[in-house]
Amino acid sequence: MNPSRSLAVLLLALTASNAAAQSLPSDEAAAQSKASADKDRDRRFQWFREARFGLFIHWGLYAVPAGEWKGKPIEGIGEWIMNRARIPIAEYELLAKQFNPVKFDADAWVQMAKDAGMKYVVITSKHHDGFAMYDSKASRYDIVEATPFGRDPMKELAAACQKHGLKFAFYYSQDQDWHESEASGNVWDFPADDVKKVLGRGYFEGKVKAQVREILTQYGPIGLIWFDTPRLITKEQSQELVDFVHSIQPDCLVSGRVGHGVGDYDSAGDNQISVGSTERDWETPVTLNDTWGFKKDDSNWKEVSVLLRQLVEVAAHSGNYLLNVGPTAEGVVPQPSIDRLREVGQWMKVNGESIYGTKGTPFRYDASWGTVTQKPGKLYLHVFDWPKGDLVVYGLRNKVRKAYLLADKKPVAVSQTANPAIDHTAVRFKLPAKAPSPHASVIVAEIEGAAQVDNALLQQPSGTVELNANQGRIVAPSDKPTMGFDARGVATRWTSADESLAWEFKLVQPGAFDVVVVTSEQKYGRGWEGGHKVTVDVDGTKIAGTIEAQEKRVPPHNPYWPYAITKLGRVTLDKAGTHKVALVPQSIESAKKFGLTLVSVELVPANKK
Ligand code: H79
Repeated sequence: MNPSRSLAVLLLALTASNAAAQSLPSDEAAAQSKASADKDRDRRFQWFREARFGLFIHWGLYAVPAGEWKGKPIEGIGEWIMNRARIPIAEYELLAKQFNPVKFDADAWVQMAKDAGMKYVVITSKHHDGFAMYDSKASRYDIVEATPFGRDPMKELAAACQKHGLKFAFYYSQDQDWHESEASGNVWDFPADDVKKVLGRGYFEGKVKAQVREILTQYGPIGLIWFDTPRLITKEQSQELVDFVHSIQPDCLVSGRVGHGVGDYDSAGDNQISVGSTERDWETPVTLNDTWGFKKDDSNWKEVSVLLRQLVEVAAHSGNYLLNVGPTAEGVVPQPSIDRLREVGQWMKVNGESIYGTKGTPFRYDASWGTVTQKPGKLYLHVFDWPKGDLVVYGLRNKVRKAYLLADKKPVAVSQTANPAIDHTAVRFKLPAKAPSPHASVIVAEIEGAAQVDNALLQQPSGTVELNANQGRIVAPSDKPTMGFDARGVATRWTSADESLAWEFKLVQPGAFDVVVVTSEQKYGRGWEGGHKVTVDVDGTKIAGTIEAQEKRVPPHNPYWPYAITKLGRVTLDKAGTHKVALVPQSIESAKKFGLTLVSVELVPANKK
């Protein structure tokens, strides 16, 4: 904008009514201000996008009972023990007297994160129990004043992160605070949340803002603040908190869980590997076992293969993976956590280039063999299931200049073919017999120009056609359908038989296919509905049946959401090219409100076991 014009705009804006002023900025000015906002966002997010992998630490008084109260194991996540066991504040407070983590070693924790390949550390400054794990003047309920330990571990962690070159960041529970009458969550000492209705001003000003100021002023630059569980907070309060954080540290990122969509970046659900957006920065928090805060009897540790698969899949959708440890009340990270992080680190040492600073896959879907990350001129093919013969990739339009294994730089021979009749391309990579990694092996494909891919949904090289729910077109009587998709891409609120999903896909290898409907149980297998009568329509051939759980499958990347599988029947598709599939319900069972939780419709080659 030239100076005289901007002056005119300013004068007009000052004199005109609001409505008139709003219509004033020219398209050009709007584009300019958007470009400069984008640039500033790119600058603030540079470290976050480069990092891709961080350490979450849940550490607090709950590590003392460690999942057991008055001799009884308490179900659920460890840091929720006060809530789950309905422990009165006065009793829970006494735990502070027992909290003396003499083995705490900030340098060792940060070294562990660094060796795992992590680039930032997020630790609980205050969890839902309301106890400040740092030196707080705004509350006396804090580690320095209330425990025999008497030290501020956050000072030591901030210094260790500084020393090792990791970003330091805080979790802060802004809404639930079971120690405060004006906050949400404590319904055993105080009235229920639906009676309280609002987050009290006294709490919001006197504790939340006062403590957020402390954590943003006492520990140097803070990479991000991880707010959580917005419940009573209003949109105005969420915005006020975001602005407050930025007024103190303008570059500090604010997690989406501050509430009402006003945070700087999005957060997937706990332990949820989302199919992600490549539009907005996002992050997913994951537990190494089933708990966040230490629980002595939780030994359900995830395998390294699962962790790496999750890390890769999150990066392949342009997100960050925040992996949690829950240290003991002595200040020790459980050995099984240390062991897993070490192994992840060994993989990252070899394959980090395919994670740090990468962008998500250019493809519309993940392949049956794995998934893809990219940097300018390079595709990183992450192979989870090492093929017996060649690795075949469908739908890449670029010329592949050369390819090699990331692990040892050994060249991989490439051949490319095209089938103009169906506008199809395939790339073949001649792989060695043995996978470089038992977890995920990375092939680097150097390509000419920006990645170009076929936008059609494609049959997989394995022969399977996977039509994911969120890639379907909703066909509904209203332009505001009831059904939608959750962060995993799974259909939710599909309770109306008037709504259906339709896909088009490209078939490469004709043949006979089993029609399989994959649905998802609720988290931790907490419920599922079947009995829906549906028809799968394939090019006009109708296969009808009832959705039931004939078989179960635990998806490796989202182990908390098991799948239930129904084989409906068989179809033959004898021509390559475009085909149409629709899933049309005749009736949907929804007494439990779950309805038809569709993951995908699959066409599986009939001869394949
Ligand atoms: O900090 C970790 C959790 O404590 C926090 N978010 C992560 C990062 C969190 N707060 N709320 N929730 C997660 C969801 C709560 C789920 C619950 Fe339950 C279901 C609460 C009661 C039933 C799980 C099972 C917790 C207690 C029992």
